[in-house]
Amino acid sequence: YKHDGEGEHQNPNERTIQVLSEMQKYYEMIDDHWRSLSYRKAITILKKQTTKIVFAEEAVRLPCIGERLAQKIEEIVFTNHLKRLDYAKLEPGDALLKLFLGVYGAGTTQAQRWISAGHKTLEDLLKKAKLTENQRIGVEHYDDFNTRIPRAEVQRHGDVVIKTALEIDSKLQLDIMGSFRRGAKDCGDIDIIITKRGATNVELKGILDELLKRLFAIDFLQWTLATSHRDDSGSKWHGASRIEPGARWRRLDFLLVPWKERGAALIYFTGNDIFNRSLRLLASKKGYRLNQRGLYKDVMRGANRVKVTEGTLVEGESEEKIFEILGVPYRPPEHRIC
Ligand code: DCP
Ligand code: MG
Ligand code: MN
Repeated sequence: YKHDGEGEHQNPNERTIQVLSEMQKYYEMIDDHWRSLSYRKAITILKKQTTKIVFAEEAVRLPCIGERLAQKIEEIVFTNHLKRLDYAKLEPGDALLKLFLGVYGAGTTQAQRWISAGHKTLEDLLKKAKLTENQRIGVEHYDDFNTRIPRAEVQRHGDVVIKTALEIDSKLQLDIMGSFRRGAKDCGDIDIIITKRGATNVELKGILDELLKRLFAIDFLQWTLATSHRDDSGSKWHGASRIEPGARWRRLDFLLVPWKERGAALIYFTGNDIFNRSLRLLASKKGYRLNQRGLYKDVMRGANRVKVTEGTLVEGESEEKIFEILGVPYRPPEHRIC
């Protein structure tokens, strides 16, 4: 790793220390003394280091640095940034912005627009704002979509989907992905990958349509938020499901992938998002390109590194092989948390 523009007097962990200090100040501000203190300790330790701490595995071996902080250090090194800090900066001043950002599908622009229009509560949005159908669902199910789903319930949703899918075609392969595959105790949503040995895009599209039809018919699926198909690849569906009448609506995502892309899709859909970003960065440093369809080489790039050609597919089918080609030891899903 290059230490951009650093003189020898500077600590190789300068940037990491800078970002961690911002986080520490934030915790101090909200009177979270315990976290503030652990950040302070970590900063002290980092200041004493003479080499750059890049990976969580290195960081965790240092005194006073636990698993979570170690992962944050890796996140800073790979992304030059800390995701958690974005949320922190919204607190406590922008409570309203935060509230509106919690509406499914609403970004900063939309949230700002509602604020400018003078809306102050979710009820204001329902009564006074002109909402799209999806936004209305997002507001009506605000609590549902912002409540973590216990792991056991994720499993139950998965079981319904898997059972129904296998009734359509017993050769389908389904796995619950995302934070669930990483072993999380609770999840933000339910992510399911669907594939089948040798299946074509057209066949997969047909399977998705049939699956949706059946899952709506048994009153498990409640709403479609977004769906998309690629002629040269798989399909995506985002929506909401409910385990039984009266239960919370939960966010459910399907990803249908051709068998030859399965490995790359497994990596993508396992995440987490920061881990994906660092793996893609690593790939591009080694002259490859990694996306959710595969690992490519000889990608031609023009000015500003704009991609000109897709390049040659090196590997898409096997998760393990992609790690191997990139020269990184296979990381089990539970360790892909950044
Ligand atoms: N993903 C990604 N980049 C994004 C969004 C998603 O790489 N911008 C990948 C990594 C995620 C996976 O897709 O792990 C699933 O996306 P989710 O948003 O469902 O995230 P998680 O399942 O990891 O967490 P949560 O428990 O919040 O759903
Ligand atoms: Mg998820
Ligand atoms: Mn998801």
